[in-house]
Amino acid sequence: MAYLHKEIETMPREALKKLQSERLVAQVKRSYENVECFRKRMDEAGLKPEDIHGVEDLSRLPFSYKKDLRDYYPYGLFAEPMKNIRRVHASSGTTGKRIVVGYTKNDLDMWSDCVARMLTAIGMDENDIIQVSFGYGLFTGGFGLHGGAEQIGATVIPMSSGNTALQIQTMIDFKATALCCTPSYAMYLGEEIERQGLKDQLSLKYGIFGAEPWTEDMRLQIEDKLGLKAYDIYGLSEVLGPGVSCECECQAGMHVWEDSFIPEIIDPDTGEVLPEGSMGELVFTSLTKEGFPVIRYRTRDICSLNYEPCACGRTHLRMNKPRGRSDDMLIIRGVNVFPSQIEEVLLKVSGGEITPNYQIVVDRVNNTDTFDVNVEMSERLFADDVKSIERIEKIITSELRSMLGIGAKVHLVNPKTIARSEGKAKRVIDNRKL
Ligand code: DLL
Repeated sequence: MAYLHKEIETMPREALKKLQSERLVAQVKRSYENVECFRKRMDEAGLKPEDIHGVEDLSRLPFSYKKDLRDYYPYGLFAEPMKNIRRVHASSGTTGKRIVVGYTKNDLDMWSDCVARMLTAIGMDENDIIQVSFGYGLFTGGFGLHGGAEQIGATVIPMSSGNTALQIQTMIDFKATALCCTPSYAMYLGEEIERQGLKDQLSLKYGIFGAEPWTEDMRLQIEDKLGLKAYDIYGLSEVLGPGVSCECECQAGMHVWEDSFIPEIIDPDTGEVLPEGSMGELVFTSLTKEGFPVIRYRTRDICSLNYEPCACGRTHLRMNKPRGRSDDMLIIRGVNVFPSQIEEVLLKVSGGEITPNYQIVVDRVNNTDTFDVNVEMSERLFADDVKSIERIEKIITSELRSMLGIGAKVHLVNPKTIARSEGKAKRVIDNRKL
């Protein structure tokens, strides 16, 4: 097992709690002094920074929300003057204004450190050649992975996203040992590599994939198509970017770097902290961030936390794969539907007849929700007869019904007709909102 900072990564939980408490007290004080929005919320709750003595008081603190970033756009939540902000990133979100986050020099170092720990945890070092195919720019993916990769001394190929043919040629010619991108793009690259029969020319050993939900079945398919081990990396712009948590070589949940972030799981409706192991909304408090600290930030991501010790020796808890976002959750005819559930069904029924490219289309006709799932068939099924296509449609329809409890109209569409994304996949078209 390799560690970047063994002492911190394997710190006994009691000591970790003590460190978190000290940092939390300081973070609350700084935020109260420097961030108007936080100060107002504390005052409204009748709280002063002196009331917070450690992690045991965390649940007394007010929540913060994505809306705050829009209300205080662009820099109103920064806790440092702009002369100390070295970089900003922004995320578009689906509606309204962009959200803007800022990093001091120390924040950028801490960020690289979080990603570097992850790369080390999966066994990478200065001998690796890392193709970063996350977008570089305002999105945090490209620069986030880049910083961590440089910190471990690896060779970085700063590809950014897009141009699939060039991506494949580069990873072959430059002998990339690692690929970083969204899982949906990795799958697309895998399909193309398979179609062109290039797999044996790859040198890939590691895949670092994240920025959107993906299933265990999808992991297996990507691993098979690209001949690598695929690791999950999680993060969000508001809290840091990639590297808030990630898998170690055990691939059994993502370690949250708890010396920098405290996660909580709450009931999204009542805001109550839920018992250990429960599934609910993930909330983060940053402990060391200077430029843009967050306190009890509501991520909207739905997952659970695992406090069991990990076989890798790290003591930092692990979060399970987020199953989607509470604001991505569709309510169709009164039933909660996550896109990831549909993906699970598709990957389960696929025996090579369908591809994992799908789109969910929801509409409302005569006051009733319509629910259509378009799935791309493989070239093989496309060449087959109509009966086979109908048979597969029936299987998917019945599996979806047993998973979700409601009926969907499944349409197998021709290969390559659903738009591919080089970043995060767009899986849902909800026409009811228009
Ligand atoms: O997606 C940061 C990132 C870049 C993470 C590269 C990993 C790799 P945002 O654009 O702000 O930041 O989107 C954050 O994406 O709240 C989750 O809903 C989702 N997300 C990110 N990573 C994962 C993951 C980046 N591994 C939002 N699994 C988050 C599931 C993920 N969902």
